[in-house]
Amino acid sequence: MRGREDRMTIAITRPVSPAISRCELTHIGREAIELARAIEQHEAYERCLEALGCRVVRLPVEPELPDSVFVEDTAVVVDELAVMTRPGAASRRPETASMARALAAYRPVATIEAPGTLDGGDVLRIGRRLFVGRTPRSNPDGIARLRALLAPHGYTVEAVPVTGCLHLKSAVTQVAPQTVLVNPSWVDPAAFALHGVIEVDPSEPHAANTLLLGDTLVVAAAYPRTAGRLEAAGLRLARLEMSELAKAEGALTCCSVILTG
Ligand code: CIR
Repeated sequence: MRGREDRMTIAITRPVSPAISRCELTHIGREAIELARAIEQHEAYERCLEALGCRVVRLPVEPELPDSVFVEDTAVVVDELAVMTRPGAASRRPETASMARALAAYRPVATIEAPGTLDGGDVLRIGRRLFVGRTPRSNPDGIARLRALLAPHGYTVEAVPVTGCLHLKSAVTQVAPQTVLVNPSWVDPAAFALHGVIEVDPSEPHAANTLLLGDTLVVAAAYPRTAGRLEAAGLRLARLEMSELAKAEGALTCCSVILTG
C-alpha cells in the first residue's frame, strides 16, 4: 500500500519454525499443532498481506526457536526509530538478532536493555500514543526504557494493566482510525477513552486481536460473531484461518512487523 510521501508498507515475517510444538504457552493448554497446516495458514497470511498492498520481507527460518514466527514481539517500530525488545520469555531472546539486522536497513536501531523486558505484543500504537500492557512479559524497566527512547520523538507511552491473557494486543487492537476492539474481561476499555469501543462477542474471548491494514481489517475466521459486530459497524473484513498458530497462543498481529519503508 502507498502511504504518506508515497512510501511502501513493509511487513517483515518469518516462516513457522519446525519446532513450534515446543512453543511457550501461558494461558492455554498444549494441543497438537499440525506443522504442515500451520505453514499453509502462515503462507496464506503472507499472501493476504501482499494482496492488501504490503511488500513482505521474509526473515530466514529459525529451526531451533519454537516461537520465532511471532516476529511482532521482537521489535517496536515507529517512523523515526526501531526499538529492539528484550522478550520476557528467555527462550525468545535469540529471535531479536536477525530482526535487528533486517530493521537496520530502514531505521536507526535502539535496544531495550536488561533488566528491562518488553514484548511487541504488549505495545498498541495509536498515532503518537503507545499503550503498553503491564504483563509478565513487559516489566516497568522495559516500559520506562521505551518511554525514554520515544519521548524525544513526540510519542507518549502509557502503561495499561492487563489480566487473563498473554499480551495487551490479545485484549485490544485498533480496528478503525478512532475505534478499538476490546475484550473488557482482560483490559479496561476506559484506558482508551478517546476512542470508540467495540467489544468482542463474550463467547469469543480471543477475537480482539485483529490487524488493520489501510481500510481493511484482517480477522481470524474462528470468530464469526465478533466479525458480525465489526461488519455492523461498517468495517471491511478479510478473514484468515489461524487455528494452528492460535494453538501456540499467537494471532494476527503477532506474525508481522509492519513499517513504512
Ligand atoms: C509466546 O508465548 O511467546 C508465544 N507462544 C506466542 C506469542 C504471540 N505473540 C503475540 O501475541 N505478539
